[in-house]
Amino acid sequence: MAYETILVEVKGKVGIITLNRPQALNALNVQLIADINAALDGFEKDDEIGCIVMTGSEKAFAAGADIKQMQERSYPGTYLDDKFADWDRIGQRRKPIIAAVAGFALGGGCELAMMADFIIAADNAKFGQPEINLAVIPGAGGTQRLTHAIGKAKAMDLCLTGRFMDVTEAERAGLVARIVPLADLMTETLKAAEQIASKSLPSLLSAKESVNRAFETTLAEGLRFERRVFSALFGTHDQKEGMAAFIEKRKPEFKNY
Ligand code: CO8
Repeated sequence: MAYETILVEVKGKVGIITLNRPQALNALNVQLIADINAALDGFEKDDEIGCIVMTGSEKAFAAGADIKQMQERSYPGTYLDDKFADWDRIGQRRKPIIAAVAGFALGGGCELAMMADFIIAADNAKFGQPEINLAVIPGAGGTQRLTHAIGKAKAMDLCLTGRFMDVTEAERAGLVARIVPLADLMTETLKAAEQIASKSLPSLLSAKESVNRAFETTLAEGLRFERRVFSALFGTHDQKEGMAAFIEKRKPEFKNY
């Protein structure tokens, strides 16, 4: 399927989505969010895909939601047409998603990267929530996910001043999982994605769901959830295979059930 605003490819068991509006630094318009969701729908249904990578260009992962498209929005139109729901669907995916970020990840771009499960960033990456400069605030989870990721002090600093954070600061703050040289961004990200995709899918989905619980519930409920999921995985073929392979000193052959 051909998309207007993204490129989609599959490498082994990894699905790759490349944002492709270079003339607008990958500004996220309605079509781009729809295209990402359509591509994610396909990857989620495809049993051969074990991990998804979202990336942009060397200059910009995405410089935010498309300001030109948003400029004429009204209230209550913005509230009623609920474009937020389309963004939410990206953050609700079950398979692991890595954001490979180079250049600007600003506003909705930073929010999109935070919807992935973790961020691998090139050494030229810059993160920020500059919506305050436009007299609005982050609208796709920035005030929430950023605060969870880096804490109140830095989230306030970024959301109130609109300043950008370089990659060293972003990693130190906990927003970024790994920093790599720009030239190695895709190689290193694909290495991580292939490593993830080689695991048993039920355990991957369970791990993702369980870690995400930590953001949604109390410690006691999260621990109860983890225990239930941990116990359930002993009902899979792949648990028997994984443990047998360890004991027999061979590579496991997972079947995703
Ligand atoms: N929207 C639309 N066009 C953009 C955007 C954007 N966010 N960012 C850049 N562009 C365009 C520019 O207009 C320019 O186009 P043109 O050549 O036609 O004028 C082109 O991309 C190149 O940009 P610059 O010339 O500005 O490039 P620079 O290298 O000089 O600067 C910056 C790069 C610093 C990234 C600068 O472009 C910038 O500040 N961009 C805007 C960043 C920003 O404010 N982002 C937040 C947007 S608001 C938001 O994301 C809210 C999310 C809420 C989502 C909820 C939806 C339901």
